[in-house]
Amino acid sequence: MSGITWKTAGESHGRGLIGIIEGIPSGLSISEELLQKELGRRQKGYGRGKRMDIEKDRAEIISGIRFSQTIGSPISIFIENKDWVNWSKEMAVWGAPPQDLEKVTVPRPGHADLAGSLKYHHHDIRNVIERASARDTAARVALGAIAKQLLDFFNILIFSEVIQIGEVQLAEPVYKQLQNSSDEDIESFRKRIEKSDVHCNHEKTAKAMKAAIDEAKENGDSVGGRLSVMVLRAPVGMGSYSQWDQRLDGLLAQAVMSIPAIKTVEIGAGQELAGKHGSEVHDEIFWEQQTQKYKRPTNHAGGIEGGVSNGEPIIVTATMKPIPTLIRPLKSVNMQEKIPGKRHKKRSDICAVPSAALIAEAMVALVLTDQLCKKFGGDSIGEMKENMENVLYERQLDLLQRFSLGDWRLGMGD
Ligand code: EPS
Repeated sequence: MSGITWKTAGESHGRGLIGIIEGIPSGLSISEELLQKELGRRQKGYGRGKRMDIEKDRAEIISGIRFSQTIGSPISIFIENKDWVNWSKEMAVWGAPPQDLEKVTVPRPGHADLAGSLKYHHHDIRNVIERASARDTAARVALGAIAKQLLDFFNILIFSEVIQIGEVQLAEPVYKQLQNSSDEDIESFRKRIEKSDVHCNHEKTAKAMKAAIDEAKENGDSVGGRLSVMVLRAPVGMGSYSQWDQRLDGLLAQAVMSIPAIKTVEIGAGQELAGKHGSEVHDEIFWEQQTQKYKRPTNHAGGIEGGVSNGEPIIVTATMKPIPTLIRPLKSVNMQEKIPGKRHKKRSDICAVPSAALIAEAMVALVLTDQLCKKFGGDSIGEMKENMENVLYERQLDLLQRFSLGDWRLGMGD
């Protein structure tokens, strides 16, 4: 089975962004409302700069969906950059550069500016800035919104939480509580997270996180943090130990690490495991007679063992560095004259960790959709469902029960 592929294109201050996703089976109902809602979620978040007042992202479907259903063709999406009207001269596609064009010649430390200019031999750093910009993540979120709707069809839920901003750490992140949480608990966690403008379930911590962002803003500085993505009811068997590039943890790490400013990606307990003994961290396996399912009271592995999903919640955490565009800029060099220079910016995001959490949801959704299509793939959604049911039957699952309760969390009996 072939899985899905996806690509994005577009410059930050160009005409707009484009996303293409290929391999989504036909017959999947797509809600326009959910698609637009995902874009709105990414734009919210305490700490974003003035650009977000200009943009009101809307995804326009150009192909692949007819009468609200996928038709099996590539789905292409266009998102207009509202700011483009203010940049149409600097970002013109045709003609010669205008006489009064102000080239960007001082690279920002921490951005792609220096390495990108040297690599592509650009004399105007704008050529780098425009594509390296995190503006691209709007297209990723739009593609992720299609993937999420496929996952939702199979009852797989993805959500996220910000677990640290600056020095403010959440004492009890939701991802550490999943093993002992009921569906109702999870619903109330999600509601609180969605309501919070820093995307954190604990009100007092959220307030302290906002204070950390305010403080950075006052100092003309920026602040980073950590986020978690949680996946519930993901079936067993996604990814494989059989080859290095098929391991699910590796695929998720690459996808989440590709989000601008992400510097670490961890699965499950991650770096906390370093100081512990094996006997403390590996999740013991029990067989529950009553439900005829495997049971794992702990989930330090974050739902992946040997590169394969094991039926427990999949947990990915990531660190985002502080944004490198600073109102009070750092020392740098003018690349033309090779003399000291600073890059002054009038507007910048102070913190984008809440947005990064939603972008990470999208990237995780795309990887899991690819894996799901590889394992159970079909040309139509009906065929895919049948394939999944056949695989599950082979493993003597009580299918009806699994589908109606949507509870695959405790693993599959085979
Ligand atoms: C970004 C810089 C800012 C952000 C932008 C990413 O834009 P500008 O330089 O126009 O002020 O707002 O993010 C978005 C536009 C977005 O939609 O997230 C950067 O340098 O990466």
